[in-house]
Amino acid sequence: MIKTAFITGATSGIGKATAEIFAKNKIRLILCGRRKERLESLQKELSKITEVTTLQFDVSKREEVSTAIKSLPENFKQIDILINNAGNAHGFSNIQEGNIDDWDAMIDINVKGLLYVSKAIIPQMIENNTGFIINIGSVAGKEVYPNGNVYCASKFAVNALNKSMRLDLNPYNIRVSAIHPGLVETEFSEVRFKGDTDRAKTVYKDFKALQAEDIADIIHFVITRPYHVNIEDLVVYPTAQASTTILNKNQ
Ligand code: NDP
Ligand code: 8X3
Repeated sequence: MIKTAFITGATSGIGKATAEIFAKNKIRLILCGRRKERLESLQKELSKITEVTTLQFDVSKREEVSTAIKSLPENFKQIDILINNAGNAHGFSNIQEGNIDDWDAMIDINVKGLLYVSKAIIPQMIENNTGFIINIGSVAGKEVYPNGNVYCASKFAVNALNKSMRLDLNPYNIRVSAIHPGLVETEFSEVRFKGDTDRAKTVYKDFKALQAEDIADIIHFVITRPYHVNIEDLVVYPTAQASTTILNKNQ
């Protein structure tokens, strides 16, 4: 049976790579993000191989989330797979120098955004007694690192919410999983360093970072296990990275 997946943060990085591998495997797509042109060009490309619709909204804006999801065309209303992926780090300061707007952005997008989207989609999964939610956490949600503070806190929250969802949704036959990547070479560092591309590039220099496609491939593996199999929690590092603070550069 053809499945429908709802992917937040599909305009870039892990979300975009996930959309691409899902499309190749004939999964119908609801692609979400704020950047309209990117949504349109991805829709144009992937529509050649699967059915695609797009929703432009900011996950941190509660009204926008609910209006967008309610506006889905009838034939896209039954969502089988939710990929809670939208998120970013904003800033890289120690706690005493942190920017409060950055803190708000990370809590609002990474935590509240994930909750708003889930809240809008879970009722129909409960009604259908089926569904799969994949929460994209981070190794930053398992282990803190210097200057990670609020980003780490937001991902610790994703880790806790993933476990909570699995408990609360257990009676409804809904699978819930989290994937926690280490360093993945995407636009993530560009956002964290506020458009400073040179600084962003140094993060992934002198070692082989994970690629967005590596994580997308794992997401696809997780969602294609038989229905009685739920891979609850996966931590994925590049080989060169041993922890959030130990990275073997110049091997
Ligand atoms: P990117 O910056 O490449 O992608 C982030 C995506 O999130 C974009 O599609 C962006 O879309 C979307 N997004 C950000 N803010 C909002 C918002 N307010 N409303 C809606 N969409 C939003 O980064 P990644 O692909 O690396 O990140 C994806 C997820 O993976 C994040 O949750 C991140 O924390 C996590 N992660 C990343 C790691 C890494 O090293 N890269 C490692 C571990 C976890 P748009 O701007 O169009 O709205
Ligand atoms: C992204 C990976 O190590 O920059 O979550 O926090 S890290």
